[in-house]
Amino acid sequence: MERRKVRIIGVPIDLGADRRGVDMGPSAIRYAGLHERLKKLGWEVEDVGNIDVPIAETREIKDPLLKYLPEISEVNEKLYPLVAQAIKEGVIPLVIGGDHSLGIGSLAGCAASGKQFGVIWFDTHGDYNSVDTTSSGNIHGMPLAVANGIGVEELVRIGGADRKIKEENTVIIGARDFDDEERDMIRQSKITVFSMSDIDRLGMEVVVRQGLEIANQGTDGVHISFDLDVLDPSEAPGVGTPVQGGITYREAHLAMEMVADCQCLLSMDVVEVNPILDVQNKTAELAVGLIGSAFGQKIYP
Ligand code: 5AB
Ligand code: MN
Ligand code: MN
Ligand code: MN
Repeated sequence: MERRKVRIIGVPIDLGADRRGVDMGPSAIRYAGLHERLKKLGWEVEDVGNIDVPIAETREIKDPLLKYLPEISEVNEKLYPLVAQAIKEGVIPLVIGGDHSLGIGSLAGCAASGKQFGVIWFDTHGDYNSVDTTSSGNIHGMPLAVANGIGVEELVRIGGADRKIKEENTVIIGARDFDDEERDMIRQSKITVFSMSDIDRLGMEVVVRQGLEIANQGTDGVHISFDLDVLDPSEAPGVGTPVQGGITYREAHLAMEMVADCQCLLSMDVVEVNPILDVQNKTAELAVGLIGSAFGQKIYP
């Protein structure tokens, strides 16, 4: 049997978020044993290193409502062809961040691969702001909107003018902190949201089963975008925007185990690991564990 291949793409970007340090995420995740974990699971692992990302101190914020827009566009212009190429080759791109602004390039890459894909966005936040609704000006709060064609031209056009995602195949899991206008925008869309309250009531198993059904409906597979802040801060202290009441360690693993079981993973992002805010690399190790589960690791032999 042919061994399946995963291609690691590091995106050390912190320009989309206020809290510095998330640029060291790729390094911390590799250091936590990413390669070894994947190889042990039988994957052929290729690491293309990190994309070049400008250093914040060498640049100026030109628009406070779209901080580092030219730089973030430039990074995502470099990222999307790498993601598209991997998928075309039948290789799973694993994009490690870095802040969630890299989701713009990832989703553009999925779209440019020519595959039909669903999206599951594990996140506390909706990441559905635009220049018209953002209160922070931070582009890591915008990638899902951009992928749905909402936002400034410079971001929306990356990887082609069309919308990159199908709303009907897009699911957010773990939501508990939407901005007011952002919530209205998401409600107006056909995106399915499973909030923390839904997870409490239905259980993670049902939520992920339904989420995967929605994301797989009429598609070739699923892109998973995993923002570590979806976990409770007690499990994942090393994130820039922690919010109480997140998913547990086991809920997160269960979700990733179900992703592995569905054999539908086309591409994955793991974002927002911030080593400066972390405690002895706990959040990076958690990220590696969760990637392990998504790539087939079971807690029983
Ligand atoms: B993350 C907030 N909605 O737009 C904003 O971590 C937070 O990628 C965004 O999910 C959080 O600044 C972005 C307040
Ligand atoms: Mn996010
Ligand atoms: Mn988030
Ligand atoms: Mn964050």
